[in-house]
Amino acid sequence: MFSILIIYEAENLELLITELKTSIPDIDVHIWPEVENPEKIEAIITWKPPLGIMSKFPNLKVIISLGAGVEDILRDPNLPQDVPIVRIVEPCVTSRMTEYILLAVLRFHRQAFTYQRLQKAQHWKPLPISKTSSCYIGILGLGVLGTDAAQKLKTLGFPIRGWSRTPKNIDGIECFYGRDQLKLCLSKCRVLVCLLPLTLQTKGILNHETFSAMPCGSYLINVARGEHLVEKDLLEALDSGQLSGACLDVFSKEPLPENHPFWSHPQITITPHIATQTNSEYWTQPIVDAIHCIRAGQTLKNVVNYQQGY
Ligand code: NDP
Ligand code: OXD
Repeated sequence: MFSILIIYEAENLELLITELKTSIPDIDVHIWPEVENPEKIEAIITWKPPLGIMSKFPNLKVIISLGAGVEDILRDPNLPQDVPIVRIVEPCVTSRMTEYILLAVLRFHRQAFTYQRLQKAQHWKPLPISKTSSCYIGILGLGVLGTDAAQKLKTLGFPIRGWSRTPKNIDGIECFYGRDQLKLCLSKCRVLVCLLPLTLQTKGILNHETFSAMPCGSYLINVARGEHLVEKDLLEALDSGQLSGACLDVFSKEPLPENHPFWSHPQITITPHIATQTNSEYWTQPIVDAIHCIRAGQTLKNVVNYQQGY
């Protein structure tokens, strides 16, 4: 028997449990908080676990994150540092994120917001279409999601600038890395997409300085984490015209509190953390693969680096 514990508040875990039991017949599934023998648990599958619980499982061999971002797991001060954390990386999850980014970029590029206003005023007014080849798009984070978005945007003809922690060489993408090259990367970007993990280094990176390094009237798309954004700086940048708008899928506090100024801001588009969705349809295979690897003593894929925080 291989005992796993799912720590996830979702209404419907039935499908996932059935699929796991079909793929791994000798699996024993527990749902938090019902665990009689914590010493039996060998794998934890989770998303936003309660703080401090990870040290309760002395025979834990792997933690599988149901999300791509793992900051809520790494936040646990009692995390056993020798237990690998595997995050779900799945092609459909990646494609959905890219779809969201394409939609947001194209709405800005083809002036959808202006045409909405013109329609409301029943005003027939064709506007010039700006050149796709002049609309530089900056992507902060050239990982699984950032690279896919960069490549798809490139095929539409947008010039792409990407920024990462370590140097990269990606065909057709201008790659920048490290703090020293951030401003240079931003200097031409009419659209900025944030796809960074939330770490001590990236928290608050969408701030006044970043917005000021972009051309006046640029557009922000934040699909990473709410804490990347300094909210006050965004509101100021919109007021001053430095940014012409923002599309936000993630927020420091979710759900976004009632009466938050973002709700009614005419230049802000809000979605409720749905840029992509990981659900049981996509979870089973990566979870099964990770469990097989751990049981067979094989090298795990998509392992989080504790030191880097992602
Ligand atoms: P990856 O780990 O694959 O990629 C992270 C990228 O960020 C890498 O290119 C990395 O650089 C770069 N990076 C990390 N730290 C720094 C830094 N200090 N300076 C510059 N670049 C840095 O992550 P994913 O692409 O899978 O996911 C990115 C994030 O998207 C997740 O962490 C999560 O927060 C968010 N997300 C949001 C979802 C939503 O629905 N809104 C859904 C899924 C994810 P390097 O390549 O050099 O290591
Ligand atoms: C994730 C998310 O990190 O959905 O996977 O935000």
